[in-house]
Amino acid sequence: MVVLEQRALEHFKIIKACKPTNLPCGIPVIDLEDPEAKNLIVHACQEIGFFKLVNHGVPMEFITRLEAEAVKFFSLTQAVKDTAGPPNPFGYGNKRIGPNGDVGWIEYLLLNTDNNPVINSHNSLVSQNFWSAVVEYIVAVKKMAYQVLELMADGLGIEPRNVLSKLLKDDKSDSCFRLNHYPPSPDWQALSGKNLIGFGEHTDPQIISVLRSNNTSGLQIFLKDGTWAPVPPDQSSFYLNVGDALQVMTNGRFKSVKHRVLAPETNTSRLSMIYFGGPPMNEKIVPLPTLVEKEEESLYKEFTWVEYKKSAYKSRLSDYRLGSFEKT
Ligand code: GA4
Repeated sequence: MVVLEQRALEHFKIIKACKPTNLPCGIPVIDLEDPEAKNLIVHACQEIGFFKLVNHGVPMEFITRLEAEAVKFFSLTQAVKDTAGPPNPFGYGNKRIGPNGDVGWIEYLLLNTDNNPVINSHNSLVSQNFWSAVVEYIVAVKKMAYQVLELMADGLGIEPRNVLSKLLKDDKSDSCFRLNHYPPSPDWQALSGKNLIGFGEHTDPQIISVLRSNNTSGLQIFLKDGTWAPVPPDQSSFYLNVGDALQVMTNGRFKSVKHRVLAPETNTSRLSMIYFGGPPMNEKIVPLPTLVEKEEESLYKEFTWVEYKKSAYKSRLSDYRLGSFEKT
């Protein structure tokens, strides 16, 4: 029985459970209303590339409404959900992540962040309530992300303070939204001492990612010392991480943090919702002028977001994508 189940899982990545390490001072917690927020954000982005945001101003009812709608969607039959696929560019995906053979113990919906989100041609699959919950949530989260990016600019001493936020506010901003459902691991006995990977290790290509999850653990971030730190779930807060584009725009000062998600234990499922704030396609991704004295000091070759995105979609999830854009 156990052998059979293990065979069924052989396409999935299973890792030996490792002893969790914890950050000496824990994950930085930043209160958006704190007058010191701008400095604390800069510090967290430099040290880890990751922080928790509280007092964020996103109404709890927007969050719970979207969570309930997402639960309803993922409870539809497999055959019905499949008609909302494939996930590229937007739609339902199951187990497969990206176009190059990555898989995970996950099903998801990838959506655009316009006021008219789409699931391929199957918008009618989900109710009007689903769409309005998505839109009200995204509008509020975007607003909070702009605020964070403006505080970031203040903390970095960059003017105007909208240098970063304007890229997400732009009508042509290439942002996206993801609803992830990690079903319970199949049989905990069969995996004893092991963990099934829900979403393999990777960095996010965009500027900033804003994540909210239900009360289930699984997310881990990779620390400088080479260990993985679990991120305790907190359903009323957001976790924000620096993406590759922001690492480049700060000339490596901010770190695009590697992260992954382990599949939940039996009887629990994890639901996360992530807004990925990206720049317009033709935007040049170069260090902000005030962060480098001369152009030659940039650690990276010059490239546009569309060039980076194309290269990302040719890569495997765990590849170090910025590598080929670094100056040698
Ligand atoms: C990681 C961050 C976002 O989830 C995402 C992912 C995208 C996908 O799932 O299609 C990618 C992945 C992500 C990075 C490398 C490429 C593209 C899968 C993959 C192998 C939507 C994104 O923008 O990049």
